[in-house]
Amino acid sequence: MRIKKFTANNYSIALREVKEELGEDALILSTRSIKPPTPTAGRKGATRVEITAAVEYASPVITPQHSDMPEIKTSPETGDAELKSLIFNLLSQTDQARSLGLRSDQIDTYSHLVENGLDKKLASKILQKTLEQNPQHSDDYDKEPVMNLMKKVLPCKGEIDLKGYGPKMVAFVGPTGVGKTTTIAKIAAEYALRRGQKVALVSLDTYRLGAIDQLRIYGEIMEVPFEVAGGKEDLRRIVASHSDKDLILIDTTGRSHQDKDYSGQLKEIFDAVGGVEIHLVLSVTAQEKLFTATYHQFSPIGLDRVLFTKLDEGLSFGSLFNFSVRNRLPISYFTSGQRVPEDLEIARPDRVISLIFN
Ligand SMILES: Nc1nc2c(ncn2[C@@H]2O[C@H](COP(=O)(O)OP(=O)(O)O)[C@@H](O)[C@H]2O)c(=O)[nH]1
Ligand SMILES: [Mg+2]
Repeated sequence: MRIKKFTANNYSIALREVKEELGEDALILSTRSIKPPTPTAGRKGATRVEITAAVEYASPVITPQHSDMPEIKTSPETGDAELKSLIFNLLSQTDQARSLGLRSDQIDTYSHLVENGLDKKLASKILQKTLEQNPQHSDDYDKEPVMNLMKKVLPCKGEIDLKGYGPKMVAFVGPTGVGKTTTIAKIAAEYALRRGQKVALVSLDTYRLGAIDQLRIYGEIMEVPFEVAGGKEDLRRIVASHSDKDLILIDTTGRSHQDKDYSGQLKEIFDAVGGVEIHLVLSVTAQEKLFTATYHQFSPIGLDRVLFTKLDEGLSFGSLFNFSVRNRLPISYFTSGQRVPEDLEIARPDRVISLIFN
C-alpha cells in the first residue's frame, strides 16, 4: 500500500491531485482542514485542506471455490484430527440428511448448501419441498428445481423506487465499517449523475467527524448538496428545505451493536420526520451471529430492506440467504468492491443462487 498526503486550497483540488497521482482506486483515509498560522502584519492566510490517501497494490481477487464435496488432502499439514473432523462432518451431514427424510440422491446437494452456509433446517425444508414437487428419482440429481425454489423464497425488492412526487427519503443503518457511506455515494451517483435526478445527501454522523467529511467530499465531487443533521429538528428542517429533490439519502454513524440507546435515538429522529425508508447494511464478510445481533439492535426502528456489501470479499453466501428468508427482509442492493459508482448492483435472486451454487 502506498500512502500520501495532499494539501490544497479546497477539497476538489486536493481530490483531483489524489486521482491524478494515485488513480481512480485511491482510498481516502482521512481529511482535515489546516488553520492558517496566526496572521502576521495584517495578512490573513487562507485555510488549507489535507487529504491522506492510499492506493493498494494489486490485490488478489478471491473467488469462492466450488466443490460438491470437501476435498480431503492428506498433506503433512493435515493432521489426523483434522482429517477425522472432516470425515465426521461429512458423515454427520449424510446422516442428518437421511434422518431428515432426504433421498440418497439429494445428499450431495444438501451437503453443498450446508457447506455454503445455508441453515440446515432451511436446506432440508427446501429439499423436502422440491422432492414433493419432483418425486422421480434419478442418478444425476437435478439441482434446477432446488435453485428455482430458492429463487422464489428469497425476497428481493430491487432498486430504490422514487415516489414521483416529493422527495423519497432513504436512510442507511448498520455497524461501522460495513460500507454505508461508500454505498450511499454509489447510489447518489447512479441517481444524480446517470439518471439526472435531483439528489441531496444528509449525514446524521454526529459521532465520527471524519465520517462526515467522507460524504461531504463525495457530495462535492458529484455537485450534490450535502447537509449535516444533528437531531430530529435539524433533519426536519433539512428535509423541508429540499422538498424539490427526488431523493434524499441519509447516512448514519454505525456504532457497536451493543449500544442499545443508539437505535432508540435513530427511531426517534426517523419517526419525527416520517416516511423514511430504512435499509439495514450488512457486510457478507461478517459472521452470521453479528447479522442476528445487528438485526435485533436495529429492527425496532422498522427496517424496510437489507443491503449486503463486500460480496467481493465474501467466501460463503448462505448466511445472506438465511438472513433475508428468516427475517423476511427484502434485499435492495449488493456491492462488490470499493469503486464508486461501479461496484453497485440491484439485488436479484439469480445472483444469490449462483453465488451459493457457484
Ligand atoms: N471490498 C469492499 N470494500 C468495500 C465495499 N464497500 C465499502 N468498502 C470499504 O469498506 C470500508 C468502510 O466503508 P465506509 O463506507 O466508510 O463504511 P461505513 O462505516 O459503514 O460508512 C472502506 O474502506 C470502503 O472502501 C465493497 O463492496 N467491497
Ligand atoms: Mg460512514
